[in-house]
Amino acid sequence: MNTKTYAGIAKEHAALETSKIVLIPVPYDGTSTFQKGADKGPDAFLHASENMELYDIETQTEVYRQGVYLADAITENSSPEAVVDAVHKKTKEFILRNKFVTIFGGEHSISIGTIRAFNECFDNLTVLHIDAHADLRKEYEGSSCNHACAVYEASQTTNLIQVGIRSMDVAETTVLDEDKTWFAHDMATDEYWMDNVIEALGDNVFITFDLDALDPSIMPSTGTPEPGGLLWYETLDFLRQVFEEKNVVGFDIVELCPREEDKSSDFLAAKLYYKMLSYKFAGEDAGEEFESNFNQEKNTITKFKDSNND
Ligand SMILES: [Mn+2]
Repeated sequence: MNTKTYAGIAKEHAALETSKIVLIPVPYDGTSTFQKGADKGPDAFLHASENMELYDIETQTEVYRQGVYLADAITENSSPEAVVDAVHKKTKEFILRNKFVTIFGGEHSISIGTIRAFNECFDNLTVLHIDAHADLRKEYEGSSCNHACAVYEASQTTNLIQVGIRSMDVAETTVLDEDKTWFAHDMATDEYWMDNVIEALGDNVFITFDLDALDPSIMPSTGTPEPGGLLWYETLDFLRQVFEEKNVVGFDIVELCPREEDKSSDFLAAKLYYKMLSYKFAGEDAGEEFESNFNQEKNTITKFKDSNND
């Protein structure tokens, strides 16, 4: 059991039963290829979160009052496949408890598990993939659970929308859907990209946010920093609109690779996470019941078991 709470919030806002939000840390870095260190991401993110102001000026809210339960970290690391399975299972378990589930990685392969869980629980899922890399390889270095394959499964099973892409292998061009992809070099000169992306999203949206989507000038602490990324205010502007217009059912943030000499990236990740929660719950009273709208029919057996426990 965790003794510490997310962002150092009081225990009354951090209990599982009463929290609307669940945060699952996944300190895993088994398949990254350029720089190691994403396994240290969750700790650096949590540490920075403890030093962050909890009033959000823009939404005039204190979203932690909705309750944030910090789950035990997933420490499975025996194989990429076992990690994906563990993440899938834990994510689904909390979705079926009617929580708003968020996951902090770890490298991007963990998202294969998070996306699979959300796709099993929500109808017509759109996966909004914000990343510098296409991550569409079917297999890489002998595994389909490699970070380079993070959204291949999603490309086959969900409405996958890719934003910020500026690096890929020629083999991925056969999988990539140009109508559902916003390349960074086009976004740089297209003032309507946000509107167009939002139009391509279905109602139920899961966001997988690879921090290397951001420009290395503001996010240097990531495994493979690529030039020409998103900046802070355009990112927030875009996310705010997505949360306002769609039912965002959950999100993950991955690929924070902390470095001793740069704490600003850790802090950015902490702030980005909190901003996304603030946007999600901006119009909601802390006392209001949370309805995630997962498909109960598809998941009757687990739901039945779950309600017996309550
Ligand atoms: Mn990436």
